[in-house]
Amino acid sequence: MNAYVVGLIVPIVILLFRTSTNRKRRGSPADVGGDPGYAVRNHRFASVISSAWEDVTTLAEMFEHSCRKHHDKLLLGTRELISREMEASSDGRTFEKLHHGDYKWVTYGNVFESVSNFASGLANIGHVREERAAIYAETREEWFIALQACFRRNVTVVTIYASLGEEALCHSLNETEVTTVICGRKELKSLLHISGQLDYVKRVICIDNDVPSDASSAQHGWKLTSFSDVERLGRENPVAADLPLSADVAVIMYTSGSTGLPKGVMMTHGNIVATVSAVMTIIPNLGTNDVYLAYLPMAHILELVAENLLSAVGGSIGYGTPLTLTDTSNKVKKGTKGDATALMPTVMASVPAILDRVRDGVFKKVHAKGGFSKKLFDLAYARRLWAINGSWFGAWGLEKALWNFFVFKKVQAILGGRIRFILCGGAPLAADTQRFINICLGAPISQGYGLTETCAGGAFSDFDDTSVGRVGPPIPCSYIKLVDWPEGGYSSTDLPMPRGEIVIGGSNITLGYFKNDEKTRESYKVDERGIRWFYTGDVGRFHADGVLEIIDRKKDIVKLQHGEYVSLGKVEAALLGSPFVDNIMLYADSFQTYCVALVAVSHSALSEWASKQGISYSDHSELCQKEEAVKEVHASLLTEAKKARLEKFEIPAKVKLLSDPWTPETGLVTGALKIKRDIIRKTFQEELSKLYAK
Ligand SMILES: *[C@@H]1O[C@H](CO)[C@@H](O)[C@H](O)[C@H]1NC(C)=O
Ligand SMILES: *[C@@H]1O[C@H](CO)[C@@H](O)[C@H](O)[C@H]1NC(C)=O
Ligand SMILES: *[C@@H]1O[C@H](CO)[C@@H](O)[C@H](O)[C@H]1NC(C)=O
Ligand SMILES: CC(=O)N[C@H]1CO[C@H](CO)[C@@H](O)[C@@H]1O
Repeated sequence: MNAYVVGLIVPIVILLFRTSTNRKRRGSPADVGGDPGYAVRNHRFASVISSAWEDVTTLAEMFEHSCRKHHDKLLLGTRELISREMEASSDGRTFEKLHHGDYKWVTYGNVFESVSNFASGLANIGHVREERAAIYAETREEWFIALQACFRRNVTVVTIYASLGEEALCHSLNETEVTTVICGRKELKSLLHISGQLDYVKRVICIDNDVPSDASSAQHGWKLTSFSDVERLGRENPVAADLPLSADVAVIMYTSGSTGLPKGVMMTHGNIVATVSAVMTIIPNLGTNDVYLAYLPMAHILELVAENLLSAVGGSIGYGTPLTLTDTSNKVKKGTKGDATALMPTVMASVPAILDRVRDGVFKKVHAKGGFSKKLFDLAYARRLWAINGSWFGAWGLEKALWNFFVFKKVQAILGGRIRFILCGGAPLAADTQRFINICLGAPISQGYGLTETCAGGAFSDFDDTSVGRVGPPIPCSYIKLVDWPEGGYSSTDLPMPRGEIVIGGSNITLGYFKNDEKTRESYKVDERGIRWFYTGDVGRFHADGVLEIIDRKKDIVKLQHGEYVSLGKVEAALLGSPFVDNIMLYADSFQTYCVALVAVSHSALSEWASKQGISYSDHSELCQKEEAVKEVHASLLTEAKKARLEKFEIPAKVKLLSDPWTPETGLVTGALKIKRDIIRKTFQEELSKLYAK
């Protein structure tokens, strides 16, 4: 078929599709009274929900309930470590490679016993329930057991991102006056560094048995006990449970903010139960046959909700890590299985950065093969894209089955071959990655928009909504309201779509920031009807079908000297389209008339360009200094700016190229890869002032 015919048919078909699907209502206007604004709730429920189970209002009840019901089913699985080896790569560096065996499973009944024992053990070693305990470890079986054990004793759990720096760790433990820290061997090492500043910590429970030799020394002021000893103590001296109420604080979650020290968000049992209940309605037929691959940090609200959800419905949870996820992951020994192929999960949670990596990996493989298999892949991909785009052309069920069998099965095998649902959150997912997952994995992907402060509540896209770039209708436990923001030029009366600051309310809104009333008052408000609202600072608009789209960020607006407003996030999103840009931060000094940009360049794109131009350079940072390179990247930014119809004052007048990538380890971006403006600004202060100098 020639391109002309295709070009004719596709638009007609898209037109047909658009008119038919856009009528499907996903969110409905809601009457919330109070503060003016345009409010929406999920269309499937008459009002926001707070629990899916009649007699369950806390996570402790939810877990006990499920353990009774699914007593003999498998709950937690961990892979056996067979060996650890060092492998040398071609450039002489050595890497650790792991050889893991099969999953070893424990049943709901077993886990409940461990949880009860650990809960009793906590009491035995002297932890009283008014004191808080911190879990500071990588995602693993013991994390889950410790969490449920704390809940059974009404002990508030403080969670800390394992990747936070020492200052942030010390601050979180200080602020919450944590007396017991439950950690792994690696995290214990960080604790040892700051032990002198931890006045409150009295007990450390280490999950691994091989602890550093000086960890138990009396000078640290704490008593070290192993996880298994706490369990044993509890088994020998059982203590009755001390269950919490729905309004009791379950978790104080410290997450990396984009500015300053982390803030602890207080979430009640009721908050988390509401989110778990709501997410349950989003995944079709979630139940005892589902297997979940757990590898995201448990200190991330999405993972916490997902694991509690799976354990509430009788599913199984198998643990993995981001570095051993697939057969070709960095730490997997050649010839052995990655976590996904060993577990064959049906449900996964993910963040965009990981899905981007899966997508790039597959495309690279296909391109490397070339020839017929590339042609076949491209054809299959195009046909499925049409089908997903709503065209009858390519939408035949039989054809889908054939493509799946001949082409996509191999891609699906990367994640074990059984994935039927992916939850994605933490940051916006690129449209082409979403399409790729839809097509190659044949699985729906539900994109969530939520914050720690809203207990991950917010919006979640319906599994059958194949549009891209939108985050879905409100999750059934939330109201979403758009509130006017005149300075930004957004109003809920805008046409064709209401626009404004996204404000989330309902049974899922957390209590606020721990020991930080000022910040809590700034961002949380209770209206006259008693509904709590969180002001997100994000700007969105509602489509006619009740689906939300994020379009801007309130905080990132700067007024230039002549009074023009520059929305940094909007401009960055547009400029990210340039192939030379790996990451970018736009900077606007309000005492200047123009903006500038720092660009973390894409090594591959820039060196490819340089070799085409015949430019010689000794290393990448030298290339980034070269005037031709700066000019080329700047020109490419201008092209993107034109495409996005940016105003002249929004386009960076000067750019600085940086050769080192911005990764979470550098501290320049968050774990979800959002840029940390303040830190980047401080780090590159000199470069920025140079850009404004001449
Ligand atoms: C749970 O613990 C909190 C904090 O110590 C306390 O205020 C609350 O009353 C406890 N709940 C129950 C049901 O005892
Ligand atoms: C934590 O508290 C100790 C003692 O109260 C203090 O010396 C230390 O500076 C504090 N650290 C942080 C990061 O707040
Ligand atoms: C699919 O639809 C979207 C919008 O409806 C359009 O932008 C895109 O070009 C379409 N892709 C194909 C291959 O038809
Ligand atoms: C903790 C909290 O904010 N709870 C509220 C959840 O939402 C319901 C109704 O939307 C309120 O009644 C609760 O007070």
